[in-house]
Amino acid sequence: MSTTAPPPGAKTNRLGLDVKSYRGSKTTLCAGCGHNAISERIIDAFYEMGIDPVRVMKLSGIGCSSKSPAYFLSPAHGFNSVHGRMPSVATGAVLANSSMLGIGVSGDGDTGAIGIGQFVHLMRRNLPFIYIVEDNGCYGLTKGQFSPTADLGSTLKTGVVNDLPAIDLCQLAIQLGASFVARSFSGDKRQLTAVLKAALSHRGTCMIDVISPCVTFNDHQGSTKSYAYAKEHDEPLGEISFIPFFEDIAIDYEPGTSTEVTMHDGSRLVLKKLADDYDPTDRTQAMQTLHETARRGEFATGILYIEPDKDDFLATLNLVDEPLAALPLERVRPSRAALDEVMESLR
Ligand SMILES: Cc1ncc(C[n+]2csc(CCOP(=O)(O)OP(=O)(O)O)c2C)c(N)n1
Ligand code: SF4
Ligand SMILES: [Mg+2]
Repeated sequence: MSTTAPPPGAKTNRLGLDVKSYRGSKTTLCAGCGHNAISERIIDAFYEMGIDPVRVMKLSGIGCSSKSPAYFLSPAHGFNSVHGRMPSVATGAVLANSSMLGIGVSGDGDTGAIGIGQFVHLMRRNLPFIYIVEDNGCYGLTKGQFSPTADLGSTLKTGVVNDLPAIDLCQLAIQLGASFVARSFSGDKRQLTAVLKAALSHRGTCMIDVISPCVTFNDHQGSTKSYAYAKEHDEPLGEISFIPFFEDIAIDYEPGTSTEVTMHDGSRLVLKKLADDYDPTDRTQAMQTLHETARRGEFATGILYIEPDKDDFLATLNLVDEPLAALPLERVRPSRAALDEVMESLR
């Protein structure tokens, strides 16, 4: 787990690392799978933000999507958990070592079906963690059955019609208290990179649902998670400009046409409104927008909701700043006197 020195003359980031330090193993996913494009965007965002890959923990569950941490950030620490159980592993890992940056990749089945109980508790805790759902509306790894994010009335390749309503993971995350909720499309390079960079600057749970077509099992007519459907029904809420704290760039915009949000690390997020006045800090408006776009058969993309100053789980638990894993025994074990006092109080 180390980075290698870039060759002379190579383009490097603010840490002096070239993009190779952010790549992973060669993908074994199908050519054209949306998940591969998301891995590329993760590589771009971490490289451009100058995050030290050795200080990153990448986690996942089970599925084609959950294989993808192998395809980015080779020098990072990785843990592939049991199906749907990544949130509890992530919670333990982040609490044990809060000096690391945690990113998890899950699937719509891993999150919305077997892992839904774990997902809801992760969202309500506001753990500092980036949680990506690579959403293809099916169980790709087990040959394309409907997942809980498949839309009512959408069809499988075989013609079977889905007769259950979809779970909207973004609505759920906002309702439960996640402080950064976004939706994007694997084919939208610019938007997805900006969303990921903003997530890297946020302190709290970032839930990013990325529509990521499965070319093998769910890219046909009748699917609402195909490339064609996503391109036609993507409703961007606005143009995202992300200015990292280490770049001093001024951008001009007409007053009243944009919302500027200052992130935890001092980076700035400028959201230029396209349609009506969308305020990403307004939870009620976010829920209403998701509800209305879904009713029209469309999906709103961009940063749907952000609460930059909300206490994260570490603050809620009143943890010390040092990583718990590095504390000496005498600081984590109660003294004999303290234990005697507890025993005395129970008599
Ligand atoms: C406990 C358990 N139950 C079921 C499975 C079978 N299984 C493996 S992956 C998967 C679903 C994957 O779907 P998703 O999370 O959407 O990922 P995708 O492959 O679509 O990226 C299932 C049901 C399993 N591995 N473990
Ligand atoms: S089966 Fe679908 S989800 Fe899995 S790698 Fe292939 S295209 Fe991607
Ligand atoms: Mg899936």
